[in-house]
Amino acid sequence: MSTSERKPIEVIKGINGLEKVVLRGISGSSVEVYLYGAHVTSWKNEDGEELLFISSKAVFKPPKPIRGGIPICFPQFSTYGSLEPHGFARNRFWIFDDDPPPLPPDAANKVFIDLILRPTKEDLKIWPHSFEYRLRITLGPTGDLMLTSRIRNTGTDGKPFTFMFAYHNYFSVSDISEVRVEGLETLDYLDNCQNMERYTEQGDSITFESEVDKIYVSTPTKIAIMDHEKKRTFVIRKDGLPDAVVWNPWDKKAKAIADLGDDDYKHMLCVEAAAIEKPILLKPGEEWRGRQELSTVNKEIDS
Ligand code: TA6
Repeated sequence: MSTSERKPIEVIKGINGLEKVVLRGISGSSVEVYLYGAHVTSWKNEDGEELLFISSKAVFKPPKPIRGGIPICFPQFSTYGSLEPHGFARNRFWIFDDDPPPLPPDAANKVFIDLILRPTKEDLKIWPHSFEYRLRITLGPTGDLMLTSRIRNTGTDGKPFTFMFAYHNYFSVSDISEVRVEGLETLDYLDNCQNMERYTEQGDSITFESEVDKIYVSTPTKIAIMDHEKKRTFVIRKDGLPDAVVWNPWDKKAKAIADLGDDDYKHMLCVEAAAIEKPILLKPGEEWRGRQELSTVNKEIDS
């Protein structure tokens, strides 16, 4: 094994010369994060299998966000506000945090990086709230991927602010028509395909045969996504993120998305840990923490 393959953390040039960080776990798993958007674009298991979806037409060229992986949606979700869709955090360059949060007690066998985003003068013109957004990306000893966001109101104007948030996870699936989501049944959701009307999920698990764009509200901490063909289950465990978005554009919408391959919808599913229905309120000096842990189980489980 070459020396570079042994480094747990390596900063290299990625697509179009954009800097990316490669994290290598002790189990042989790996994660890649572009500093542009603090965007996780790859999460591979110990067999080198890619678990996240990246569009075949993804454009790695600012200011266009990267289509796929785990876009960070902050301080706005979708078009629910005056900012660009999903806010600006995903198309800003982040830097390494030189004053990171304290390490967890079991840090020894984990590989992690700490990134930080602060608003520029330009950002403050479009969103007049001072903040520090610290993101810790951790690769655990068994290949689980954890993202912990800490967002603090650093304003000196004594004013609170609110924001929406989502980890916009794009999971790689064998065949969307053979995928099932468990953990959201019987819950209420806002249907973005029906003018955000509120409905109650009737199904005993969620399957896919057409476009789905639903914001489930007040969801459990654990959601399971089963890929029947691969006999693989993705498990999302979340904290501080009460909502969950489920999105697949299906064929017609996929064709209308320039940076998404026409058939890509068959091999992707977005299940996003989010805070949307009730935006997060931060008083001056207050800090919010929102965490998700992604793991896989090599069988289909009941959540
Ligand atoms: O998460 C679902 C969603 O809000 C969809 O409505 C769709 O717009 C998707 O996000 C992709 O958004 P993007 O801005 O990345 O094209």
